[in-house]
Amino acid sequence: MSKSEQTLVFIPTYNECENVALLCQSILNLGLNLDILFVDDRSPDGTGEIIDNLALQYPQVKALHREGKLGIGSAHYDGIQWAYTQGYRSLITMDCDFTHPPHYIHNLLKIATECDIVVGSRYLQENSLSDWNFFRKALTTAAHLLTRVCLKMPYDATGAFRLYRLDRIPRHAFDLIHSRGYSFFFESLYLFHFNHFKIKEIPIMLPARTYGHSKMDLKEMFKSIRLLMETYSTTLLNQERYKICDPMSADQVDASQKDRQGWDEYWKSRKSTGGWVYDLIAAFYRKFIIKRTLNYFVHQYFKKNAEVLHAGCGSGQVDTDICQYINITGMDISVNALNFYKRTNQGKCKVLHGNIFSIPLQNASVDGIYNLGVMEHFDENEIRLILKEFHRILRLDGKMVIFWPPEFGASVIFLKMVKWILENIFGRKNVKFHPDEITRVQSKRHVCQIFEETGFRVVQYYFGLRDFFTYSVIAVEKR
Ligand SMILES: Nc1nc2c(ncn2[C@@H]2O[C@H](COP(=O)(O)OP(=O)(O)O)[C@@H](O)[C@H]2O)c(=O)[nH]1
Ligand SMILES: [Mg+2]
Repeated sequence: MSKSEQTLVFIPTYNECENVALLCQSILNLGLNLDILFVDDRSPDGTGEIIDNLALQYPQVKALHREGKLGIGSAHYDGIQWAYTQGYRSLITMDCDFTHPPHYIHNLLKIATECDIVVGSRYLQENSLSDWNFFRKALTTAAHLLTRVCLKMPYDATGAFRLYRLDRIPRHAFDLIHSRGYSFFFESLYLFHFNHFKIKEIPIMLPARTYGHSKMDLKEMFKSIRLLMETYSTTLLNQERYKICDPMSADQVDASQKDRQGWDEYWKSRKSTGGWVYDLIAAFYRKFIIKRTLNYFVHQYFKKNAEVLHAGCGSGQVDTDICQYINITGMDISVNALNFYKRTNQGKCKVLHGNIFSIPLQNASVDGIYNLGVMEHFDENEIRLILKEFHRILRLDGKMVIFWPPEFGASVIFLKMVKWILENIFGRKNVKFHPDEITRVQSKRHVCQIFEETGFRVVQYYFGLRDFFTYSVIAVEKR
């Protein structure tokens, strides 16, 4: 049977020396032609050697070793990546402690023909947890309740006994999961639920562990609660983060372009530089304040269906309204930003990987250009070069709207304050929310002069209440 028709069973192990050989044997005894992958994190109790011996004994068994205890979610992530690389059609994931009885694998496989993900559920049947102590029952029930209420998922979202149809789930989807601990389970299920994958459940009875002890501890519990809060707030304000969309293909990426300012790091889908609270505030700001201001200026200066370049597009969260009005091409130097942009705008805008100093577009080929928070990251000489490049690709009488923060803009002052508080009160070192801002607007005269010198006529300079004094908005026309 070729790998593309086969199922892999993945089992993470940490100190499971009493269980691992028995479990391996009982899975092989099912006679289902399954391969088994163990991922061990250097268990001090010698589990690693046992799985190596199993791998020598049975060709269907593989053993991977990692350098230390990196977390259960991280082990699942690595197991999933390995399964994709090997080309398996389906992946079953389960714990090593017999709390996921192997005989349920029959049911998982049966239901998998009808859906993308099968989840073993402890809540479809009375007394599924009858062997468990009060504390574990309470913990599991609370977690279930929280994921139901906050993430609005009906499933048993915190268990690891699952089947994924890898042939129906794109590999890159798993890169959108931030958690590497126990919260991996509800976060991954939320991701698939949110993206309308077909999820089915089978009832399971969960016996208690007989050997060894659980690795779920208070620290892991608090981490999970934090990630639940993070996921919940992201679902309210920054859902784009969880939208699955094909990433930029190799022929869309210009490999010769180097991102020297660190934007790829800033737009990474896992863990941003400023943390999730910064991401949330930034998303709130973009969506509710900046987007509305941009909508206003775009309608004022660009005609319906105009071809417009968003030069330095970032996540594109501000483009979600105007993409109905103008034809946008989002350009960025960061491939991560463009992937985020694609997720946000789901095919409604074109994307272009390029450098703002040599834009891969022909002379006089666009009706308009705009950007927000881009110019301040360059020095004045570079800004002149950028404006000349904009001048080149813009049609005669084409318009441009530039959002450029002034030295005393609201967001500049706010971030300076937060940085001061984090560094001086919380003792954090070198807090940095985004790549450096080198050239902020000093005065209206200061920027108007730069535009006039590079071949533009300033039509409007705005700094005001519309965006709560965040940006100087400069609208210009090609002379
Ligand atoms: N590789 C690896 N496996 C882990 C880690 N933490 C837990 N496991 C394994 O994940 C499975 C579930 O862990 P367990 O302690 O039973 O968690 P519980 O079921 O929530 O009590 C078991 O097979 C553990 O050996 C880890 O950090 N790395
Ligand atoms: Mg367990």
